[in-house]
Amino acid sequence: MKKLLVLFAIATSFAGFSQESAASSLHASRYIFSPTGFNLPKDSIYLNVVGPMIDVQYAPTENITVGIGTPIFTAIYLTGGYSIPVSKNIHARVGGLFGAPLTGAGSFALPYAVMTFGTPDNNATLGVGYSYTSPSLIQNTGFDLNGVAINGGAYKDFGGKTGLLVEGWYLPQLQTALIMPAFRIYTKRNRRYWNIGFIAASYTYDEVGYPVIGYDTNWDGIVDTQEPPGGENYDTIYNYDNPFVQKVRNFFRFPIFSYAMYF
Ligand SMILES: [Ca+2]
Repeated sequence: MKKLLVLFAIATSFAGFSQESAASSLHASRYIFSPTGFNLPKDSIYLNVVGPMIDVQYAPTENITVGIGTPIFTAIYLTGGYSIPVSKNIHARVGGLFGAPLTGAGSFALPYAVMTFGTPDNNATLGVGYSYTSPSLIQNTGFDLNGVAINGGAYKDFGGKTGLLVEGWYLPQLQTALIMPAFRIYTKRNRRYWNIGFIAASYTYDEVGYPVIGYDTNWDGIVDTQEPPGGENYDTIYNYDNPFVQKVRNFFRFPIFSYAMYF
């Protein structure tokens, strides 16, 4: 009898899982960092770890997701989102993130709107947000992230508990673009989601430059020629009284992973 009960329990649990829609849909509300138009299923709660950021997300209703998080315990932020099913294959979400550092003054915010086209297993998203950092936070940290943030993403589920996703961001004011391609693997009866990939970024920063006055070829500190001499045996004389700011572009790439655990 006991064995039969166990068999019955196993059979019903398999049947229960097979009745669900595609397994990946539980985590369809998010790519890596960026949300999609799909709401988290009602009453779901998950812990999400994205690089140094940890947050908990919860859906009290079919349309609302709320969350709380921290980037390596330097700040705390609250999130909220409201999903709007536009049509069978179009879902929109408006929401925001609002936070403050744990020490020091200032605040930051990221109101956004995204629209997702497709199904939880096969979709693409376009979104726009506005990144706000308060003047005191800029003063504290040196980071000025004020400006429009455009994001996009796509997910393709392969079945067999794997999928492929890509998430991208563009920050026009900072002339910065990020792209994050990743594999998604889900385990533990589809309640653990691993995104494993890399982040590549092209970004600019301001650097102070000085106009070249000329070239000193005999090392007496006096300009001898305006033409760059060949070789290395000369000194470049700059006009330090007239600095100018130039945009310098740089590039980086490193591995990224995120992990979501549903309770
Ligand atoms: Ca000289």
